[in-house]
Amino acid sequence: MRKQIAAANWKMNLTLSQGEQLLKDIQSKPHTLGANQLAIFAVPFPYLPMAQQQLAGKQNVFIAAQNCYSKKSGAYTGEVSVEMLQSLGISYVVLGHSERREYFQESNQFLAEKINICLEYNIHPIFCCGEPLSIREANTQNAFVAKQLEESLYHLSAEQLKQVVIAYEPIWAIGTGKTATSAQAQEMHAFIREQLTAKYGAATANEITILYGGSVKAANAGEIFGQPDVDGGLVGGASLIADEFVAIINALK
Ligand code: G2H
Repeated sequence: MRKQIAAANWKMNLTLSQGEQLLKDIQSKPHTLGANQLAIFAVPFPYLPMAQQQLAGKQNVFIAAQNCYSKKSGAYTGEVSVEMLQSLGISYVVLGHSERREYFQESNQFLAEKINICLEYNIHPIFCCGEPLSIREANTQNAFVAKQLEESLYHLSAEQLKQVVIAYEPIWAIGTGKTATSAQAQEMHAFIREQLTAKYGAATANEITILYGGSVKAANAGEIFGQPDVDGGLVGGASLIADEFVAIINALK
């Protein structure tokens, strides 16, 4: 069975002490993670060691970075390498979030390089894709997302692809309070899985975890996660509230 994942994306929020308190609060509230269920916390770079310390020894709980650079090391002031993340024991990295694509001009090709280096260091990329509102309104979202997948992922072998988590995040639903309907989410997730099936075969495609992201909250997580091709969520705003995120973990199937 595919892994089901509740991934918190804190983005550029919280102070160190607020982040620490949030992790304590989450742990103090009743939640269970089954054998195929993971909770992942994508925290700002400076909080990675704190989060690791807070969650040390927790079964099926992982810490993620929100970005990394595409080069191994060198004169890239301000950047963070995958080797650095690996040396901290980090095992997941969010890549290609629409905010990085929009504000930092990250292209599909650049993301392919980042994916390659993550896999070289045995770090799982959480690869984000998704269309802006104009593309959705023109009803060309399938072609748009297919191109993102093709240009960033299709150079990978099936074994490499299995290390990747895909997160579909329609940009028009991010932080806007406007969620895609569960039917819209299912439709795109099924399309993504079809594309992966065409390229890699059904056995591989059925192993890939595909998360939905965009205004997921406790109130809608159950219905969205209940869709057959939705394997959990990448959660921004609601992951900053302990009760909300715990309920989202508990909504995993
Ligand atoms: C989408 C999501 C998390 P939010 O960016 O990646 O954020 O849940 O606030 O829409």
